Amino acid sequence: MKNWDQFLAPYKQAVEELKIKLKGMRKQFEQDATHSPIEFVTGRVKPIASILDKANQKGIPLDKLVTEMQDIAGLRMMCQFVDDIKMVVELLRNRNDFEIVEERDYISHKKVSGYRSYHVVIRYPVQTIKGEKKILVEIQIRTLAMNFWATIEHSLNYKYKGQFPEDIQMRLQRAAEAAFRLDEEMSLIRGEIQDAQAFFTRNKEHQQE
Ligand code: 0O2
Repeated sequence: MKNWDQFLAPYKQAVEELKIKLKGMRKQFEQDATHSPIEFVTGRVKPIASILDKANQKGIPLDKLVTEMQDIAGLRMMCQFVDDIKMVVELLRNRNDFEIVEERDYISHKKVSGYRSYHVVIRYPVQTIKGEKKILVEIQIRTLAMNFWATIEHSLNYKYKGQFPEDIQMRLQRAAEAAFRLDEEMSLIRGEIQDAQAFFTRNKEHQQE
């Protein structure tokens, strides 16, 4: 019987710390009055039931979770445009408060499900009263459209346990294509959108003066 509270404590600490750090990056762009490639950041520690399910599915022994399960701690960074993702990844590569151990590009190589996202796995040092503990954390970087699709597909997956009825499967594929096209269209009018957003931000600042 695992002591889950004790095991998950550094993961919870890492998620809280990284949420502050990654949201801080967004704040710095705002202060610079330049377009922020980060729209919003979320984080979670995987629920125990999901850890057990995944360990079971992948044949990971519970005493190997620290090294074998990369997404017990997970952060998500949402971007407006596909090109922002590259910028965010570069910002992560340039940081020196963690080390990148793996990158998975499901944007250039989308999954069969239609899933698109860029995953960066980091080794993050957590300071505890018993010394430093390094844990793996998965950061998923995606556009708002990719996130919309993944969130819906994830809930449906929960309902159908991966065995989608044919019509739902087909609709999900079409929705994935639509999300891809939406990202493409938005990229084409990126300049216009950013001008409008800069105008809106300036006006808001005037109203606050
Ligand atoms: P959660 O916490 O419920 O989101 P695998 O789990 O085998 O697909 P692996 O090796 O763990 O893959 O790494 P991967 O694929 O880089 O990361 C897994 C996580 O990516 C998943 O976590 C999802 O968050 C996301 N993901 C990957 N494929 C899909 C997909 O087809 N649809 C959706 N909606 N999300 C996906 P979990 O384990 O599902 O946990």
